[in-house]
Amino acid sequence: MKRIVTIQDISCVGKCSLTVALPIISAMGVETAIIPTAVLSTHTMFNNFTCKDLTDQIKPITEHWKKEALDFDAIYTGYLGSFEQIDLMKDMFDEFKTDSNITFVDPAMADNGKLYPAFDEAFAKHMGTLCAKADIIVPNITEACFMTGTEYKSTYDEKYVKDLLKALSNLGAKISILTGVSFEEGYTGVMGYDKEKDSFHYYTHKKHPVSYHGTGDIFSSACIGAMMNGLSWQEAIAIAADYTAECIRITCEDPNAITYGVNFEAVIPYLLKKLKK
Ligand code: PXL
Repeated sequence: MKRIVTIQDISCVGKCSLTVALPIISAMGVETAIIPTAVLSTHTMFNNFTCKDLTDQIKPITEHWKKEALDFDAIYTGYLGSFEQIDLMKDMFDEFKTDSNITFVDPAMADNGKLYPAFDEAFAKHMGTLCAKADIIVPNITEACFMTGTEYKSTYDEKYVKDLLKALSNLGAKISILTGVSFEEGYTGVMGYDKEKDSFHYYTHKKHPVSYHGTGDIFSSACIGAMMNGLSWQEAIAIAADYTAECIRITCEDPNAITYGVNFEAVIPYLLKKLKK
């Protein structure tokens, strides 16, 4: 069985970060080790959330793992809370990266042209230095703009997206994957760029006219889970995008749905059916 480690916060209520990564990746048949970076009562879109920082636990945990000779088929970082946590992730990549495993960075910190409440532009630039050390990065367009110093646009053409992907790959990652790329009303998708092969790949699907919190984390988790099942990144982004879109569809059709996240649990059978095909 493949084993990955994912490093993100626990938002106790919120359906994001570890509370989606752990169930999704485990359901895909992959052992999922974790390092919780903080415990929050909810994600940061709620008011008055509590937060206990766990930065001081990261080094002791990884040092213990080194002594136990543990290794990982992938190291997947998500929402990180500080410059120090970003630097600790760089150290972790140095310690645990091998010729055959994958370092995967979701620089979860912004959307719709704006940084999340906890972050500023300097943080976004620093996140770029972690992306520089990754094999695969999966920012949305907003995050990519902040990391590369590109002007954010809500409408754009193919050249804008390709230039953004090239700017991202200049940070250093081998494969850059941009989420939320839409060239046509009613459709959205994901475009990836392989720097070594100088090749782009675009996957598009129907867009549901709503947006929910945590869907970036759901996409990333399904994507790394699919790659750990032996799929190429091009195949993995298609499965992850379809799964995320289906999570959004069933949530907006559910009159009793909560508003702070999506019904990703109900769609896990759909994800596994796609994975087995
Ligand atoms: O990736 C989304 C996310 C994860 N963790 C926390 C968040 C958010 C989005 O706001 O606040 C704590």
